[in-house]
Amino acid sequence: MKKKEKKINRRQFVKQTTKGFVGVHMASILPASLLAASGFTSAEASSFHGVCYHDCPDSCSWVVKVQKGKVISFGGDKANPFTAGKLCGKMDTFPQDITYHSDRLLTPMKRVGKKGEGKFEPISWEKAIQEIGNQLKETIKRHGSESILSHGYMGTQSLVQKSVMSSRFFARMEASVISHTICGGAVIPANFQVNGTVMGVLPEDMVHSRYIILWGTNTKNSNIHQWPYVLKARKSGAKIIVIDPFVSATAKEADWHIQPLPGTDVALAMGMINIMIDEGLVDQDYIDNYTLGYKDLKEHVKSYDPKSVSDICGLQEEDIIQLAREYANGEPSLIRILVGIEHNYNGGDGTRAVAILPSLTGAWRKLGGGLMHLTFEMGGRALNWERLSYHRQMPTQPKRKLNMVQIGQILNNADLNPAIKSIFIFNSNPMVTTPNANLTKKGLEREDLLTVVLEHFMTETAKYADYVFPATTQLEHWDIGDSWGQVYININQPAIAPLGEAKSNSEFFRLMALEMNYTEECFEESDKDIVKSAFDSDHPYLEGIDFDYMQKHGWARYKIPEPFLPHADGNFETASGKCEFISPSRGLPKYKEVSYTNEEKAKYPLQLLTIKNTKGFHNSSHANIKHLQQKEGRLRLDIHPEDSNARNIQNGDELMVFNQRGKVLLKAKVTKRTRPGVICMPHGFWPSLTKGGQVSNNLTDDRLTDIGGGAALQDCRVQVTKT
Ligand SMILES: Nc1nc2c(c(=O)[nH]1)N[C@H]1C(S)=C(S)[C@@H](COP(=O)(O)OP(=O)(O)OC[C@H]3O[C@@H](n4cnc5c(=O)[nH]c(N)nc54)[C@H](O)[C@@H]3O)O[C@H]1N2
Ligand SMILES: Nc1nc2c(c(=O)[nH]1)N[C@H]1C(S)=C(S)[C@@H](COP(=O)(O)OP(=O)(O)OC[C@H]3O[C@@H](n4cnc5c(=O)[nH]c(N)nc54)[C@H](O)[C@@H]3O)O[C@H]1N2
Ligand code: SF4
Ligand SMILES: [Mo]
Repeated sequence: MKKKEKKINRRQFVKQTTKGFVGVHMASILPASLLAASGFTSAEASSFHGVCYHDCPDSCSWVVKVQKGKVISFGGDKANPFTAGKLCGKMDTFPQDITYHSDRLLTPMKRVGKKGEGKFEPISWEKAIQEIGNQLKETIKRHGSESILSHGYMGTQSLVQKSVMSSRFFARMEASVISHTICGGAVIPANFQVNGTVMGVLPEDMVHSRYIILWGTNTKNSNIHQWPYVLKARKSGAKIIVIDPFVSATAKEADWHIQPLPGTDVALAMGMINIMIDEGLVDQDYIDNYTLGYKDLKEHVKSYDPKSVSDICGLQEEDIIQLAREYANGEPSLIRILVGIEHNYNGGDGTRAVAILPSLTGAWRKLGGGLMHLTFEMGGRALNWERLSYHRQMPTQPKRKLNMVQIGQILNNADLNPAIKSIFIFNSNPMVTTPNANLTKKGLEREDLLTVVLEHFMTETAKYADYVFPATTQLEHWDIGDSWGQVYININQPAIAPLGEAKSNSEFFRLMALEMNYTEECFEESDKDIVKSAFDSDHPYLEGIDFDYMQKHGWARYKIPEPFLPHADGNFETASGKCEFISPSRGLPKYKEVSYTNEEKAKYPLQLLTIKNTKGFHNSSHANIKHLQQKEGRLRLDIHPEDSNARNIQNGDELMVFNQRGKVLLKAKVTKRTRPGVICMPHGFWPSLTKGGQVSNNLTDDRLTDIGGGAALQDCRVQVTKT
């Protein structure tokens, strides 16, 4: 009886937290269907601080104005010096495009058709949670808790809705969870192996660089607020080099574009090192004091002579030599990397090889010199993780980690012990964003699999769910926007009440916990309290910055001691304290040819890149938004004239790209932006909105990278024909 009383209270509490935070009234201009959360009265316009939730290095600060419960204006916060009041084209119209979109999911739904058919009928929250709870209890009894898999990823990278409550829930359950490997899976551990950190040169310090290599990153498209710093540096005399197998938007703007074959960065970097050592262009003093493994490296790189590297990378020997000399003589030189290097079999060693370069030349000694990679360690140090990561202190923990890159294999593997019987998918769209999607489809079609999806829209993945729950958007919940590409922290205040019956991810897991009789107090913590506690920190990076400060200002730059020269005197965070050219476990970085059978090579002679070179989509997000679709046009295949001529393909022809895993129908774009033998299709399109119903990841291979179990997405062989 006592428990029941508590249950009712907790349910009421959850309802209260949904409504009680905002104190404004849903405007009458909203469609009636969106007025479910009415009851608020103030007619005054109010202003709220927020931050973009996308998995993006920029983490833009925004300001939302609300009147009568409806957003009346939305835009970047001009006061933030880094994001400077400018959101990208896909987020300028976010409230209309996502929050108020007429296709948005606003009630829980239960499947009535076949899996994947997309036929659902509304169900109440209470009933749906109860039904799922009953099934979970039965599943745990029969197959064990590990048979339940949490597939939560970075659809929102804001810290609370990303994982706080879900992590507690799945730790308490002792379920299986996915490891986050699809992005950064190889580059992060690889850079950690070399430098012991991924935190290098600060984004703003790029203005001090005089030789900038944007190595496998499309800054102008993927990291737009870094681009002004590239231009500022150029104005002060910097030369801008882009290393990319494709003529990206960024490569078009470069002073020099180097276009190697994909997956060969490790050979290129080793070739540069060979030349730099040979010509005495290294900083011997820096090497002697702060690095490990130089003698071995010197021997090792001899096999990466300009001729061999030229053959592997498909580059001119003179270019490799010139690049090595210019880089070594840069005053100072900076290498910017994100994830372009990692999405192939050699991605880990490619990253290690590139990460070695700044220590060979002692570039770290000067402001603007070194490697610029990721900044998430700033928030990792500054914020109070006791509550954010409370799940780590729980007495029970997830029992098993499974690699998200191979979700198709996992769902189809009856021999897994135990096999997966239920999957919770939130903040992710694996049917579009993870490789070998036809295998994933087969897994999600299993009748004995209970699939629960939390989403904004009926995505390709949601269509396979047994239950779909309407998730709140960033305008409707509390959160914290930490960044992996710059050094500002943001608060996200809920600006409007959740539309319809939407609830935040946290709220869903609170209700689910209640249903499972998980009575621990941690399931009662409100999102606001979690946000509050995160800023309760005495770390010097947050000096003078607390919850009240954040509520007032919205964002803050970490108080980092400057000039920030993390490795001017070594201080690497590796076990040896040195920059580790050689890894105790992996030895020196090596180029390895990707293995394909002769049959594969003959049948599928072209290498397919599926990169994020769309303007309007963010991974698969926004690909259902009409005006952004129009901007993007139809799915296209960039193909070099040599390859199109060999197949009698003309610009605009209807094509089929295919391999043993899938086939995609699209339109030919004959262009010299690719190299002969390499074709390119943009990633992010929704299968159901595309002719033929298959897209990039229906073709890609779920093979893993050499380090970290990342996704070798770009190691994908295909053939092309006209249809
Ligand atoms: N507009 C837009 N912006 C985004 C995103 C988006 O979907 N759309 N996604 C966000 C996310 S999740 C991320 S992780 C970041 C990623 O940002 P970036 O790291 O810039 O990522 P990508 O666009 O995947 O790849 C960058 C470039 O790497 C090149 N490349 C591919 N293979 C190789 C290789 O083997 N070697 C080299 N040197 N280059 C290679 C590609 O041709 C591409 O131009 O962008 C974020 N920003
Ligand atoms: N072929 C190919 N594949 C790739 C890549 C590539 O370059 N090429 N890039 C890879 C990279 S770098 C990445 S990061 C991944 C990204 O893969 P995903 O994280 O799967 O990316 P999205 O497609 O944006 O899907 C995120 C989903 O989360 C939902 N979402 C957003 N906010 C919330 C919320 O608050 N609650 C809930 N419940 N849902 C929310 C969105 O509606 C969206 O459908 O894709 C990878 N896949
Ligand atoms: S997607 Fe990136 S650039 Fe666009 S608004 Fe969000 S954080 Fe800014
Ligand atoms: Mo990513």
